[in-house]
Amino acid sequence: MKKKVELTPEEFTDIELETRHHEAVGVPAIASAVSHLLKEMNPIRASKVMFNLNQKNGVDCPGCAWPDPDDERSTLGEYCENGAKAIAEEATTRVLTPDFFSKYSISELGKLNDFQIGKSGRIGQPMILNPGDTHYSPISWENAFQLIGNKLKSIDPQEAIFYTSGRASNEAAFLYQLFVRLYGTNNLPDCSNMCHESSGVALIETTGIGKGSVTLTDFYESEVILVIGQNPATNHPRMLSALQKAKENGAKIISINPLPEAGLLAFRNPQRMGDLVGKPFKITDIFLQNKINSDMALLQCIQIRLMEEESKNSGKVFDWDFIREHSSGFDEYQKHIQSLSFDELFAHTGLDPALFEEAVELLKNHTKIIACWAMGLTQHKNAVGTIQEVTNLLFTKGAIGKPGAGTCPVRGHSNVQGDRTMGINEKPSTAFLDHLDRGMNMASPRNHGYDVVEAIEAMHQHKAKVFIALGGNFLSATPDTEFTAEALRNTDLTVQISTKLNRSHLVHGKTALILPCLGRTDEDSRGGEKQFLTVENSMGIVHTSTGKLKPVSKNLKSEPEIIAQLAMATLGESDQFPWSKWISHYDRIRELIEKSIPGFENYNQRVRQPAGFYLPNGARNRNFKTASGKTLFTSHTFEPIRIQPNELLMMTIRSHDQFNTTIYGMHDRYRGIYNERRVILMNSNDMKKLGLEDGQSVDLYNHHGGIERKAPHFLVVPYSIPEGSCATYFPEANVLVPISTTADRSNTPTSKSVIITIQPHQA
Ligand SMILES: Nc1nc2c(c(=O)[nH]1)N[C@H]1C(S)=C(S)[C@@H](COP(=O)(O)OP(=O)(O)OC[C@H]3O[C@@H](n4cnc5c(=O)[nH]c(N)nc54)[C@H](O)[C@@H]3O)O[C@H]1N2
Ligand SMILES: Nc1nc2c(c(=O)[nH]1)N[C@H]1C(S)=C(S)[C@@H](COP(=O)(O)OP(=O)(O)OC[C@H]3O[C@@H](n4cnc5c(=O)[nH]c(N)nc54)[C@H](O)[C@@H]3O)O[C@H]1N2
Ligand SMILES: [Mo]
Repeated sequence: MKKKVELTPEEFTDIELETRHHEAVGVPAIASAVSHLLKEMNPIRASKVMFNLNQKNGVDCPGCAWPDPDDERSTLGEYCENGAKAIAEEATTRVLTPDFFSKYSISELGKLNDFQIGKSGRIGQPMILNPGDTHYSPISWENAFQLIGNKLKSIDPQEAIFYTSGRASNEAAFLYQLFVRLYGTNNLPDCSNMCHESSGVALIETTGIGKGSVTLTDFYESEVILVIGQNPATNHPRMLSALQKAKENGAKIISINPLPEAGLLAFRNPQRMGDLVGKPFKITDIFLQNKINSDMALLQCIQIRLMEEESKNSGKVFDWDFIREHSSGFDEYQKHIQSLSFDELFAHTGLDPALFEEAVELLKNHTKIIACWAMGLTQHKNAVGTIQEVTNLLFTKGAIGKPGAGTCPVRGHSNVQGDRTMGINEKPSTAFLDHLDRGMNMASPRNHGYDVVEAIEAMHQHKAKVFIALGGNFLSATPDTEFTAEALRNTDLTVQISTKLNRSHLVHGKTALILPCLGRTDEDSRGGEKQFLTVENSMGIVHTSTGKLKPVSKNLKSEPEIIAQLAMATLGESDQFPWSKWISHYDRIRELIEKSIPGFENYNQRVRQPAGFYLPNGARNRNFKTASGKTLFTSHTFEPIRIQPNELLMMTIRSHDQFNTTIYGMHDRYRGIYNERRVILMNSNDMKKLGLEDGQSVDLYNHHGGIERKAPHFLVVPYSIPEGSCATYFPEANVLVPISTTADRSNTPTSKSVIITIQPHQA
């Protein structure tokens, strides 16, 4: 049978296992970073990027969105192993020339695994795949823009989809949404739809802002920090330094996770010599190893217990001043919680009652509480409700809008939050569009556009004909890989604005284009003047990022320029919309942002301050921008996912050596798994029950909606994970995530609760 290029090859890569780690970072992390950098570039270029990373006036790390400390930054950049890997991946000096594309056909490229595809290098010039072609061939920028402009002009704007990944700068994102809305659609799906959309939906309703409320300083003042469904040692390593400092100031940390993630347990700070030897620093005080998707039940159990304690010690547990002055809906919520059965709910969590009580005790006795969470909460059917149980907990404790307390959804991509602020949103608020229309003197389309899942369905049904991606890897990041591949193949034209090759370049519309762009680390000059771009981190600080490296090819364009050229080819230029003037200096784009988006007053001036500036955040000051001006308590009913005896609930997670679909390496060091990604982590009792052996090769299935989805050839690895739960890596397992199971209200694919069955591998 012909191999499908949309699927990762099923060959094994020679697994090696060791016991899982009980601590993160330390010397092995430094060694790993250096080795990744030196594989991609010479030592001079490597040290240039490392000394610039997350420095004031340096380059913002293209990895995660964790903020940099306002003051003391280490001279070696804000060091982080995975930041170094992200930089190595982008700043590589390997470059793909037309020879590469004439040598490898699409189907040959499909045989490479994602690690090999990524390692091939940076794309060096625009490429086209004409209908029926087997190989990409070069095309001039001019012809590429003309082809896209002509196609867009020939269709209804609702038939075009404009995806964004979360690395685009504020300037690129603003121009992109401006172009798309002037063209006539809100079809602006983005990676957020698969990521923190559930957080945004939950928070805007209960706190009046779709972002978190805390700053880094709050961490240092807090008494209790909850880390729920998040793996910081791998995905936000610099967060560990903040947790360390918080603990040194007396905070206690409760981690809630089906896996005993190494960095949650203990940490050796690479910036402190003393930490590298001797005992590692203990991070977690109470580790609650709950079953997948039991968090709502767990949070409700906590509230039942706190309510009991409050009725015994009136005024000692809850913050009645906050509840009275700053919240609404408490009475109804209280009645709801009192109607629930503790025992029934607790049984779903799989937790040890004594440990649970210790957590309750901590929460009972403290009020400066921060709740952090990431994909372990957002990618479930009940994600929005679960996150609102988090806010319920904070509200009863008055733990928001005061020092040391609040919400902290930890963002993924380095500028995913900024992209949203700039209007990358398929369902923009009326207020946003009103401001934009006033600022730009235009009339935005008002009907909602497609989110990621709706975009896939629209392409599948031939309702959408053009797919344009500003970064990302749509095919591999989205659910139901084979369905999504069919959807993309149904289109007339796919356009990928990319730095590096990925599987989305191999699964395409009738015609496909690759437009290679500058990355974060690349130097960008306009009219002889060096430019910087701006980004917003997870805590709402807007700051600059300046690329300093010589681009690997002269044939790359910056994202703002590519977008402006697309706009000119589609809409033309006028005095009102002078695209070429706007990209002559990025200050011009920031002037447009200042005119159109509240919070960006004196943008060009304020962003030049060394650490940037904070955007307004009502929740931070108890100025809740909800309809009532108060926070909102909400009531939810926990509906457990019912699984049959032969089924397991699977989460798809990240290894230590990847950034989403970009595979930096084949290891998952902290979990003790080396040189293999096709693994399924299982509880040994489940293995016994299903008659499976350590190291056995198996096939994984999902049958949602009566459709068989199969991920062949995975190795069984016994692991510390609750019974009934199991884990695989994203994107290898995305083929199993049904497109038709999404989170209520946020429509986020349920990548952390996939029902699967397992069979011994059949060749
Ligand atoms: N190096 C690196 N950094 C990254 C990324 C990367 O891929 N690599 N990706 C970036 C992006 S876009 C994002 S969104 C973030 C992702 O950051 P994370 O959300 O930390 O990433 P995941 O690997 O998806 O891990 C989710 C964690 O949730 C746990 N979990 C899964 N299901 C449940 C559940 O039902 N309940 C609870 N309590 N926990 C659960 C898993 O065991 C795991 O520890 O990281 C960002 N930073
Ligand atoms: N099963 C499962 N699926 C998931 C998840 C999960 O946990 N489980 N997580 C989801 C989450 S949280 C997210 S955020 C999405 C991520 O979805 P995406 O953001 O679409 O995917 P990435 O893998 O981050 O995109 C990587 C590609 O972006 C391009 N790129 C990198 N840097 C730049 C740049 O500066 N400019 C441009 N133009 N292109 C660039 C490169 O070509 C690279 O191959 O995946 C989601 N999918
Ligand atoms: Mo994400």
